[in-house]
Amino acid sequence: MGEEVKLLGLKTSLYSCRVEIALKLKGIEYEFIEEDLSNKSPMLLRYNSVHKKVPVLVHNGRAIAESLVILEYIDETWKDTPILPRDPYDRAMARFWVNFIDEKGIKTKDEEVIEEAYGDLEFLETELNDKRFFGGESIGLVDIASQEVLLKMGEEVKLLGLKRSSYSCRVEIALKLKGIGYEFIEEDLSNKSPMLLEYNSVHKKVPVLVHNGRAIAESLVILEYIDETWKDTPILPRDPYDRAMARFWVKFIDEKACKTNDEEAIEEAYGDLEFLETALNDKRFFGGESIGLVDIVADFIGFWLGVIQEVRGVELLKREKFPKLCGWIDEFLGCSIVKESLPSREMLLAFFQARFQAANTST
Ligand SMILES: N[C@@H](CCC(=O)N[C@@H](CS)C(=O)NCC(=O)O)C(=O)O
Repeated sequence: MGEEVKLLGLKTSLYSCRVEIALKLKGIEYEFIEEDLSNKSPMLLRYNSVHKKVPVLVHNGRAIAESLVILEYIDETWKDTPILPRDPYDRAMARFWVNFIDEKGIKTKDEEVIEEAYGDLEFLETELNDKRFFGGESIGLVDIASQEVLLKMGEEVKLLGLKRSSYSCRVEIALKLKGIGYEFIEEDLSNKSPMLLEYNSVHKKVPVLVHNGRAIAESLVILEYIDETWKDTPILPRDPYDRAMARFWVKFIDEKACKTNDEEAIEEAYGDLEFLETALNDKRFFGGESIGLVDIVADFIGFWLGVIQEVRGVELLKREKFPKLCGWIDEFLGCSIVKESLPSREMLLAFFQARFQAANTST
């Protein structure tokens, strides 16, 4: 009656899941609005202008952000089936463990803190004692906050990569788009790790994705694996013909456009970019309204090419000549997931400058 509850969330997000569990426990009806993190809705940007993150609960037009804040709000607003105990001391204890899990447990994906995480899990083991749930006989706030620790323990995603590599970056964009937590392991190509040599013994190249101990190499193979494993926020269209078209352009970009860093192929690359200009047509992204497989694979054109042009002092991608591609680059670089995944421009500039100088002095 006069109650309007909306949840801006992401099905793959553990934070968003916390709120869903609490609303369901309380029997509150709500409308779930799936966000596309590559193209955040004006509603999300307005309602959580500070963090621009999901989840955001909108109750009768008023927005609340941050999952733990939302959980407390839900418990105070709908008092049936409480998730926090009554007693102030017990409430304080529950909040203590919730903060502990939020600050610590979540870091189980980070290699350096895996040892530390082990100790943290031991604390949780002790706190559980002989109770059925952290909350006692029924699920409480601590249990709701902990589901992510348990889920993460079941899912181990590692990426052997290289920050300056556009191939490796493709995989990071896809994982971030899907909201998958992963551990990034930077490889030193002058001294490849035994893990890389074992996991990609055929090519000995990054990126390699290691999912629950099984390794997958080759960026395009990895991207398809990610899309088939984590189905939310698809990066390939559903329709077989549209999928074929996307794969056609992916292959084209992988074989042709990435060669624009090769001096001799620069003329040829010009013609290839013209094909892409036509393929974009009037779409915002190659994938349509949101980023898809073709856009991800074209990250080289979106970011690396600009840096290489600057180092070489050539301008291949002139706005007058390629207005659509240049517009696409603006959209691509404006996307927050892409921004978070790209290496620093200064680092890339320094790398290509050094490479360019070394090539010039040796000739
Ligand atoms: N076709 C591969 C290309 C990957 C690739 O070329 N990776 C480079 C880094 S940008 C690499 O690991 N090079 C190591 C080497 O060549 O020894 C893919 O799509 O993953």
